[in-house]
Amino acid sequence: TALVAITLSLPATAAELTVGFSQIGSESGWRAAETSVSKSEAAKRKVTLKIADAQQKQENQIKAIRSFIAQGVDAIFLAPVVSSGWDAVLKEAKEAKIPVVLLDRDIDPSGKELYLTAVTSDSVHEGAVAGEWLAKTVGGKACNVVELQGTVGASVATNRKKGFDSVVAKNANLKVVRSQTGDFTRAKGKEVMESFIKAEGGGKTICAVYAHNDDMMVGAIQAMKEAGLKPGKDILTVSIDAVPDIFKAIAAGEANATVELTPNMAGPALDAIMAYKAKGTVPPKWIQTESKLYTAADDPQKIYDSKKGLGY
Ligand code: GYE
Repeated sequence: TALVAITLSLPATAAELTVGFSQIGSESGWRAAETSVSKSEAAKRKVTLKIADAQQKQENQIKAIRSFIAQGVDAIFLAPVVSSGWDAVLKEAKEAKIPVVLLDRDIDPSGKELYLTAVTSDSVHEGAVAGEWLAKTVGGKACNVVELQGTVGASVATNRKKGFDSVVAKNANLKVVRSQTGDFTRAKGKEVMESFIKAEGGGKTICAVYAHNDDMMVGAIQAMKEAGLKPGKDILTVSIDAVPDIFKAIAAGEANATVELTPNMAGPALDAIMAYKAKGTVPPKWIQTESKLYTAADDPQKIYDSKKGLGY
């Protein structure tokens, strides 16, 4: 009928948008929250979100993207596990005229033309915020730091190291004595911290731990306690994400500081895609999220209570 014909000729409404999200995996509490918040943000906007879990493997992400292209999705969200190796598959998406939005991690500059926008924090700044807190807290005292890095090759690991190192370079009393990847997981964070403690006189020569995420710090806290050390007192801690469990540790005096990262990357990404699809509005190349420092002075128990149940 005529009515059907009219309906079919209307431009796609939000209700008809389908977005494929190539998610990294579930390595951290923050990641789990991002996945769950993405689902609710899509539901709020009546967007169909298809999430593919890559179990930390770039090859799985590439496969998922190709499958999303074959399905003819309206947009692709990508949380790139590492920063390199995306050019070929993102060119395929571009040729298929499917806009790509990066979530929470970046890709190499060579891929800049291959995505519409990136919703991320300034991860160099996050590392600097962590470093500045430590510099301020120890005053001018000599402080040997051990560092738990994120996933090797991930933009956020490279950048969080870079930002922290920039502060170390300006403070002669700070020294990073050991630095190794803990792959953003609790189990690896604990394991690597155990080896740091052994190598550093049972932990006696460690003044502070800097972890690229809270989950690794939660593992490191466990390692310190098992070694008879008092995290948060004998050894200072600073990490990134602001997951509920780190607030629990801060409230218990076993951790000192965290830099907050919102798990809601999908909300702004969906708004950008919907405006782009409906009106052709081109978003800024970078939609930056906030990075705020929290310590024991911020009522950690209250923050823990308010964050619990928000997808973590
Ligand atoms: O900080 C960490 C996660 O890419 C920003 O990945 C994200 C990081 C986050 O595993 O916990």
